[in-house]
Amino acid sequence: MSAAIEHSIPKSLHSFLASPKQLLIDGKWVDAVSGKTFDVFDPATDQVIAQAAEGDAADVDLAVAAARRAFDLGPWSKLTASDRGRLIWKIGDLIEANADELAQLETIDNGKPLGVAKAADVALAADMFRYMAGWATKIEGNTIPLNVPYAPGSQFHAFTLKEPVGVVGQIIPWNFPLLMAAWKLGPALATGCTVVLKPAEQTPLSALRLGELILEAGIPSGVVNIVTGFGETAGAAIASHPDVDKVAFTGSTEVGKLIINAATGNLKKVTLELGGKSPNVVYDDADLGMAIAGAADAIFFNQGQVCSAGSRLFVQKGIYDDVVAGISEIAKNMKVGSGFDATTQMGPLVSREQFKRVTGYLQAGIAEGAEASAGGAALDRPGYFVQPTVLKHASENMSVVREEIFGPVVAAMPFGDDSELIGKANNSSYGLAAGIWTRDISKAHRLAKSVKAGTVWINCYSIFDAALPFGGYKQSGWGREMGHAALENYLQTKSVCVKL
Ligand code: TXE
Repeated sequence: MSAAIEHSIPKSLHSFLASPKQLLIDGKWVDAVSGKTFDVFDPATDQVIAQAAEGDAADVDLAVAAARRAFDLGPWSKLTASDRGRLIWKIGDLIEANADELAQLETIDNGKPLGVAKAADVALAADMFRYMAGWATKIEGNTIPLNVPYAPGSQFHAFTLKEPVGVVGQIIPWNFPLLMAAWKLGPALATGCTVVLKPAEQTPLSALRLGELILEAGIPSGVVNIVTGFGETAGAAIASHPDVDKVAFTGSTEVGKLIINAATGNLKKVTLELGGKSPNVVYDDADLGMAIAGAADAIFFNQGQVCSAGSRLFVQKGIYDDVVAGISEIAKNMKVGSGFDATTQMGPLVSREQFKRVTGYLQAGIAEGAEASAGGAALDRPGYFVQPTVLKHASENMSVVREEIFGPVVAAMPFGDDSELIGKANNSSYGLAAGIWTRDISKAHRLAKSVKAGTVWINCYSIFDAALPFGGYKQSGWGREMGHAALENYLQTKSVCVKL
């Protein structure tokens, strides 16, 4: 194996990494009841960089009890919406004030390039809290005119109240560790819920730093509890806990189905943001320079570990070879390396497990008849690095076209006309996102209506904003995150009827 890449951890992180990483329960940092810890790895070197407390069912019980007290007795439920909003806004300010450190934690823990972590993950996380802070004061019911046929002549004053759903369990993945915490916590806090958050075991660090900032912002004890640990233990305990009113999950479709089953005990509300296999469509009238660069970014951004990645590339026949050649050229020239190197465009995958999964798909794709016009293998160095890969001669029945790879691997397929395209684009159990590249805006709008996906990007890709709802059709999930749509996940509607 060749030598390791140049990779030095910023000195400023040393003391944070060296200190014990505990659980946040009822406003205090505590060890797991079992006393157990687990190793946290640097994906660029495969070295252990920290130890985190391994929470399980016993810790989840304590965290849920704290969240229940903070919800039922207050102070969270007793604060005015305005005070709640002010505290949530402060979390956004503190994220911004600590942006460098948070970005470094994302890079060391997840592997992503530092510049991306700062400009995307950290900036979007701060924005999410601020956006949701504004909603805290704008959660309103309606007044409703009644006409009750069996109460002629009676008058009623009827209205709805919007109330927080209660104690919420939130289980998040490792691809955008801080941002996924923000997507989940923002609407829960804005609506007045209290939370038990479980970060992914691969990437617990930035959520723990966020926990410190949440306390610094003045969020009362018990409102946000953070339990690090594994999915099968801590995660499953949250999903099945009888005193959790709702569970919000982002991760694999497979585990999403387990969450639904676990939640049936007390019929807790469930929202899910799951996998994807999103079609990205390039028509022959597109601005090809823009489309090629955009299609490369749609799959290689975040090492391809994006649920909405443009992983199925459909290119109109006449330009198929040119587009595949263009993206392959970008892939071959990408600088893959340490996220701390300012010239790096793509970092390592997040974990050894993910590395095995992605390289397994590369082998399967080639065995099934696809051809790598760029990449196609792991990089011969320590750490979890794979080459950005373009697979041509892909077809609909191949595993690399049907299944989510969650790595920097795009499968390219030609299409003739719209009817062929729509059938192929919608031939997936997923329905998270789609991309369309064309100069014909009517054609773009027609396709946007026909494609079964929760988000459609036209002449752009991976554009996320706290105000823009995001979520899946079909097996890509239930419910929407971001935008005011996200608030509904955390609210109950109560009808009140008064006889006058
Ligand atoms: O996901 P898991 P993994 C997809 C992607 C990836 C695959 C596997 O295709 O290759 O999933 O990744 C917690 N009860 N996505 O194995 O297991 C777990 O601890 C409760 C898409 O990492 O779904 C973590 O916090 N919780 C995706 C979270 O679920 C459980 C992002 C996600 O882990 C649990 C990540 C259980 N039984 C992966 N088992 C997206 N939609 O963005 C695990 N967890």
